[in-house]
Amino acid sequence: MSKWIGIALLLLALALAPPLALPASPVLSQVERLDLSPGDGSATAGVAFTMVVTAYLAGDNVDTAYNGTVRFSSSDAGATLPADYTFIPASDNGSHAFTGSFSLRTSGSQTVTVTDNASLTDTVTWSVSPSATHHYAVASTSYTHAAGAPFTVAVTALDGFGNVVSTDSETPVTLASTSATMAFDGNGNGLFGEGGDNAVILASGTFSVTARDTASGTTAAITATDPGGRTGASSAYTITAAAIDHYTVTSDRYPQQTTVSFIVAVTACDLNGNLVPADNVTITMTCSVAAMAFDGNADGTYGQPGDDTGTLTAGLLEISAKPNTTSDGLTITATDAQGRTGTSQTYTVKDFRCFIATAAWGTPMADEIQVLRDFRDQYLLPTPAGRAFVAVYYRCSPPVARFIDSHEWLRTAVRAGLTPIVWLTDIFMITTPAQKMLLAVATLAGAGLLLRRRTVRRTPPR
Ligand SMILES: [Ca+2]
Ligand SMILES: [Ca+2]
Repeated sequence: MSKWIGIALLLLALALAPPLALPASPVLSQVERLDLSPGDGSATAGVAFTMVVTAYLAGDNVDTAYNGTVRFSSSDAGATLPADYTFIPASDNGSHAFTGSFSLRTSGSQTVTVTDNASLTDTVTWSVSPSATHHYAVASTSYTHAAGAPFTVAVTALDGFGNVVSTDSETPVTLASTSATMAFDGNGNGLFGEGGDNAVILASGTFSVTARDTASGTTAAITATDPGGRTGASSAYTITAAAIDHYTVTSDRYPQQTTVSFIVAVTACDLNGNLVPADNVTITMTCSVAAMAFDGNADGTYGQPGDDTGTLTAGLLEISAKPNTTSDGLTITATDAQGRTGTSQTYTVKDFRCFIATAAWGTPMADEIQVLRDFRDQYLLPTPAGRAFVAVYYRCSPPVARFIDSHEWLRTAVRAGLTPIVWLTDIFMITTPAQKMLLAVATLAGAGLLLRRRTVRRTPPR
C-alpha cells in the first residue's frame, strides 16, 4: 500500500515542479488593454509633444511581453502622428514613448486614438490652443456694393494654421484700400473717414467694421495690418453706381445764337455724382424761356409734339435745342417721371439771324429763311471755312439788310433773287448724295442739250 502512496507522491511532485528545470520557452503576451498618456492634455497648434503607449495585463501589470503593432489616428485632420509601430519586448518592455512625434493643428478639443492589431484601443482628448497671430482674414458676405452703401468687413487674427487667435484683445489693426474713395467707420458713429476711423483693436481676435466707397467703377481690396507687420487682404470689392438721384444738364458752351441749334447733354447721376448707366428712362426737357425748341426725335425739325422728350442710353441723353429769341440767363431743365431733375447753368442767347433774308421776307419766321438757317447749321457751321463765312456775313449784312428793309421794290427783287437759291438749297438739303449726283448729271445734260439747240439754230443754212 505504502508503495502506491510513494508513486502517487512522486507523480504529484513531478507535476508541481517549477519549469526551471525545463528548457526556456517564449513568453506569450496576455495584454488586456492599451493606455495612451498623458490623457486630456493641452497643446499649442503646431507644437510637437510626446505621448507614451503602455500595454497592460489584467490587474494593471505592464505586459512586458507586448509585441503588438500600434496605429494612431486623430479627430484633427491636420494632425501629425507617429507612423505605425511594432513593440519590441526586449527594449520596450510593454511601454514605448513617442518623443516629440505628435502635433495638432486645429484649435479646440481634439482626440488622439491608439489602436493595435488586436483591436485594443485608447482615446484621449486634448485641448488645442491657437499659436501666435500669423496673418489676418479680411472678409465680407458680398463683394459687390453700390457706391456710398455701407457694408460690413470682418477682420480676424489667424495663426499659421488658420485658427482664430481668440486670446488677442489688444492688438490695433489698421485698414486700408487702394481705392482712395474707400472709407471706414471704425468708431461706429455713422461718420466715415474720421481721424482714427481706419484702426480698430481686436476683441477676442476679431472685429467688424463698416466700410463704404463713394466712387463707382472701382475694384479694390481692403487690407488689414498690425504694428508687427502682419497683414491680410480681402477679395476685391466691385463698386457699382447707386440709383439715379439727379441729372446734370450741360453743353459745350453757354453763349448760344438765336435759331442756331446746340447739343444739350443730360447725364444720370447717383447721390455721389457717379454716372448711372440707366437705359430707357424718359427725360422731359423744359426751358426757363418759352422760345426754346427741342428735337427729341432728331429728325432736324424742332418743336414737334414730343420733341421735348428723349430717353437715356447708358445714362446719357444728347438732345438738340434751338432758341428762337435772345435771352440772358436762360436755363434748361431735365426731369424724369419720378421727379428727379437737374438744371443747366445759365445760357446767353444772342441774335444772329439771316438779316438780308429776314428783311426781304419781312419776318424771321418765314419757311424760306428756315431753309437757309438749316443749310447754315448743317453744312456751314460744322466746318471752319463755313463758320468763317457765316461770321463775315453776320458782320457785313446788317446795314445791307436795313437798306433792303426800307425799300419795298428792293425787298421784292431780293425775294425774287433768293427764291431759286432757297429752292436749290431745299433740294440740296432733302436729297441723298446719289440723288444729288443724278440731279447734277441731269442738269448738265439739260444744259448741254439747250446749248446744242442754240448752236444749231445760229448756224446759217448753206
Ligand atoms: Ca466714424
Ligand atoms: Ca423733331
